[in-house]
Amino acid sequence: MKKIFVLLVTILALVVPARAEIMAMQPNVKLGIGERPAVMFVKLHNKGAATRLVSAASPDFERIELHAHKKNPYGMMRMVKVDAFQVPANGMLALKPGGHHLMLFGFKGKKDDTVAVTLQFADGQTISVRAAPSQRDKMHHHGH
Ligand SMILES: [Cu+2]
Repeated sequence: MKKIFVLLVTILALVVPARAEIMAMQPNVKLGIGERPAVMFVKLHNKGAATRLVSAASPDFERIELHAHKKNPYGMMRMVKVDAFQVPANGMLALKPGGHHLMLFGFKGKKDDTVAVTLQFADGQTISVRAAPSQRDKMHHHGH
């Protein structure tokens, strides 16, 4: 059984040119005001094969959704929940305001503690990201 497994791993290593090598940079978590969800941005640098970010989880939140922005039929940008984010080979996926982002619901940590978020990729890899959350700034809301 073990030999078969080793053989299988060897074959996989030959077939799959490289695995994704992802580094998370500049993580940024903003807590929502009141009951509103938090948002997380991060830059995912990938030095390997393409993969997909398929989910995220944190002991500090009830659940995390992957959100993208799409134009609705009236031409307005709206957030939509998606199943995965593509991470390009030898490239970068930037989660940023107005683009892809993580939406974190049900904060159960402490405001002054760092939060830990685990990112799960399609190839089975996970990365842990820590960030010191900031409060979303009321000044920047402009009433909408
Ligand atoms: Cu969102």
